[in-house]
Amino acid sequence: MNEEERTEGSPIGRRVVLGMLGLGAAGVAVGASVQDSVSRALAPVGPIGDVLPAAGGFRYYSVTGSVKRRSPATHRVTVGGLVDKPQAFGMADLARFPQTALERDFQCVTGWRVLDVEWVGVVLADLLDAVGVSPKARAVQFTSFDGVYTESLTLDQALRRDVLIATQMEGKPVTHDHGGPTRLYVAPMYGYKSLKWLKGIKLTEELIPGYWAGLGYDQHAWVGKSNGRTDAPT
Ligand SMILES: Nc1nc2c(c(=O)[nH]1)N[C@H]1C(S)=C(S)[C@@H](COP(=O)(O)O)O[C@H]1N2
Ligand SMILES: [Mo]
Repeated sequence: MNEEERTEGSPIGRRVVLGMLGLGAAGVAVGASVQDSVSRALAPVGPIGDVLPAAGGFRYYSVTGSVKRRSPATHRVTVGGLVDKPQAFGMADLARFPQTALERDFQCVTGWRVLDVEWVGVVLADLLDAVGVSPKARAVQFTSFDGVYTESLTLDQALRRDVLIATQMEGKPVTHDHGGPTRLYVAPMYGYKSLKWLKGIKLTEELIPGYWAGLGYDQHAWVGKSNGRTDAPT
């Protein structure tokens, strides 16, 4: 990877790229504890926030401003749609599944990358196995308790072993700002596929485009091969 990709504050070019994609009007609320008040005053655009350096390399993203916290004690992830046994999984239920750790670079489509982030969680395929996927199902839709953001994967993508319902990040429970208690983590794709504040998983016949796909970004967001980018980690 070259030096520019490693550097946190090299954003102007990226802003121009986003402008060319015609996404300049898509507002993203910046805030929470991760960024300082100066950062907050400058509203970034797109799936995004790349104009600002932020602590730890991650930028806090939410398309809805503040998001109400969910207590791990009462939080449930529901799985429904084209399945045999619709079910709601609490944190204790998720903990009973085999736990998988993945350490990868986290890459936002705007160019920022955080190296070697460790995620732990349940492989989505294992959860889907437990509820029984109907032969009619071809895709999976994910909803967030922010009430707005959605994502989706083809069933083939969703069954990869590097797609997790993450409950831990860097050795600790996923924080609220990073999308806890449960966050989707799609390792081979750009960060916007990794939906925060995961509350619902629905098996569908048709692929329903995700939030950013509806705004012009690639639905199939392979790192280094989509959105006109060639920045796969080396
Ligand atoms: N619910 C929700 N999930 C989201 C987003 C968002 O705005 N809302 N932004 C996405 C984008 S573009 C990125 S790069 C990552 C950023 O994760 P972070 O906020 O933990 O840094 O979250 C993804 N998941
Ligand atoms: Mo992103």
